[in-house]
Amino acid sequence: MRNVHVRQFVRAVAVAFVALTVQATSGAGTHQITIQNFDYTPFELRIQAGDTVTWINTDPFGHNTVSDTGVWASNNLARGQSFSYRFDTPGVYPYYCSYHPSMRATVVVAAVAVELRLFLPAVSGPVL
Ligand SMILES: [Cu+2]
Repeated sequence: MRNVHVRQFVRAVAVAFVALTVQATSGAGTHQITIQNFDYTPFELRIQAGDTVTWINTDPFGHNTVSDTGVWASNNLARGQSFSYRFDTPGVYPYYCSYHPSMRATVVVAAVAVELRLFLPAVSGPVL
């Protein structure tokens, strides 16, 4: 009787071990920053590594987006024009408009979250 229980337990653990999977919840996302009234909206955008950000200018004036640390620099964006950049490295990225230096904002890039899932199959009936 005791042996049966032990065998059952060992088998359940073995099955659970085999079913252990690691799954990344990445799936590169896309985000938009609107340039309007001499402001970037949102002012602080939080994304995950691998995500792409697109700035779109809706003002009737030219603007651009330039990283403080030289990571990216767009050309002039006339009304309706956009610029995209993919952030692969976690960090804090302040940027500004070189025409209007008071226009400032930040993109915050977090590391990709990894989700660990443990599947425990139900053990029903005699396992022999
Ligand atoms: Cu500007």
